[in-house]
Amino acid sequence: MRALRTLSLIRPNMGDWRSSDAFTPLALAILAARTPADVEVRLFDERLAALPADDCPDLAAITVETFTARRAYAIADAYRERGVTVVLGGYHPSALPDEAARHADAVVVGDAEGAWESLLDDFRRGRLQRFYHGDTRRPLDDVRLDRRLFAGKPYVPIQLAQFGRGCRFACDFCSIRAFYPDGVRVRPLASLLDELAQLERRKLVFFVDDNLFSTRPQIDALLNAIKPLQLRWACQISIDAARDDALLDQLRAAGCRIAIIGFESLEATNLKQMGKPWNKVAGRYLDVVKKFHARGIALYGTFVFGYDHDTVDSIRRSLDFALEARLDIVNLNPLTPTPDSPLYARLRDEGRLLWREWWIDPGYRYGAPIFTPRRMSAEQLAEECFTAKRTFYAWRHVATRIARPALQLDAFQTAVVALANHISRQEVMRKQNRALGDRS
Ligand code: B12
Ligand code: SF4
Repeated sequence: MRALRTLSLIRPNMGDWRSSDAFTPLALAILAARTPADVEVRLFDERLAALPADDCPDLAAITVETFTARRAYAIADAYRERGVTVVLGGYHPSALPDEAARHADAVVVGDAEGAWESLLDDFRRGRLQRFYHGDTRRPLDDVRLDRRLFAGKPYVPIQLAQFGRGCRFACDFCSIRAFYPDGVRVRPLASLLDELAQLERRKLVFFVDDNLFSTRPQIDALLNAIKPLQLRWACQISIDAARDDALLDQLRAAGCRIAIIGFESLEATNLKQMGKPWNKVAGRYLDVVKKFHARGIALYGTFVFGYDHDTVDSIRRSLDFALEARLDIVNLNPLTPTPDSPLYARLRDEGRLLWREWWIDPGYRYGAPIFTPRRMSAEQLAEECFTAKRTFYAWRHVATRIARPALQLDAFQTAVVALANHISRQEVMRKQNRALGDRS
């Protein structure tokens, strides 16, 4: 038997700088809730504070995304040098378990529920396995979180919650279908409502579901159930929601104040190539924006650039659209081929990747082009996206958005939109050209 008295849960940053967009890491609260009560659990979130150099728990568990992989591996190596057993889990280790296993004693592929308990049991019995597989078809009927982990830490004052996992679509750049290949699972409403009832009413709730619109009956049930709670919340939702005026009315009535929509591209040819031709089903983007704004729902629009029909002009026109449509928050990113995506496989097979393993390559810089686009140079893609983001978040535009918003924002929405613009502006400037895992 091995002692398991102390467990460190770690959320790495992309590098060792501090971040202003640190939201509470739900995955680690899930691990904490599923750890026996006799274990002392500590959370170290590197986005908030430097990690202690002398932490020596019995077990360290690190959540890893592709952008944090290089940094996570360095942290894992340092813990192992101190003799600590290290477990890695999350999107990136699930995509590349063998790569992750070079830096860990055990790797969890898929969801934590079930796998984590087996792992802890094996650890205590001294028979830790190299790989554990969380079942991504397991019903979400015992999802629980221990939010005490976050107490007193300076996270962004937005509370995260999750109704479902997975998405009914399969866009070629997105990690979600690779991670959750079997589609969408939602939690029983009773357990979600119990959790929401514990949250602070005065703060925004952000549903992290990749697409809150799973099916019409499911979203109906959710909206009807949460309406009486009088929460104000944000969600990611597919654009087809805008086809359904009644659904938009219901969203607003149930407390939706900000919707995040993946517009992705103004070009129909690009939408087709990325597996998102349905993005036009709700009509012109401008009309979609107006429909949300007319109901007092602020919009966070996201765009990606670098598909085969994109030119420098496409990026500039998208920025113009975002400003003219008066989107409240925007993301204008170069397309990022994560290793779990069909996009990555295609670009690799076409010989267009400039960095094969960009996520661990010491030369790669955040925002730099990862592949050669067809109709502009790689440098133009990176530069134009950065310029578009800087322009959208230039003070003059931020000030106009807050002072003269397209929709009548209430004081609460104004505060959230102002905060989101401020954070986005800071992060755009902070991350660009930084080496992943940088220690300089
Ligand atoms: C909210 C969110 C953010 C927030 C911050 C999140 C936070 N907590 O601070 C903001 C808006 C700031 C953000 C930023 C970015 N994000 Co983000 N984000 C999300 C989102 C929507 C929800 C995250 C979440 O809370 N999920 C719920 C928890 C419960 O799920 P989970 O973390 O996956 O954990 C489960 C399993 O993975 C597993 N697990 C996870 N970690 C571990 C660890 C161990 C030890 C074990 C055993 C198990 C385990 O167990 C959990 C279930 O039981 C996800 C999509 C998604 N649905 O997850 C994207 C997502 C994680 N983001 C993504 C990206 C790309 C980014 C950015 C890089 C975008 C950009 N270009 O700048 C940035 C930078 C992120 C960074 N690393 O610094 C990608 C990551 C893809 C990948 N392959 O890594 C995702 C998956 C979106 C997508 N559709 O592709 N993001
Ligand atoms: S709709 Fe959004 S979450 Fe779903 S596959 Fe496409 S990009 Fe991913």
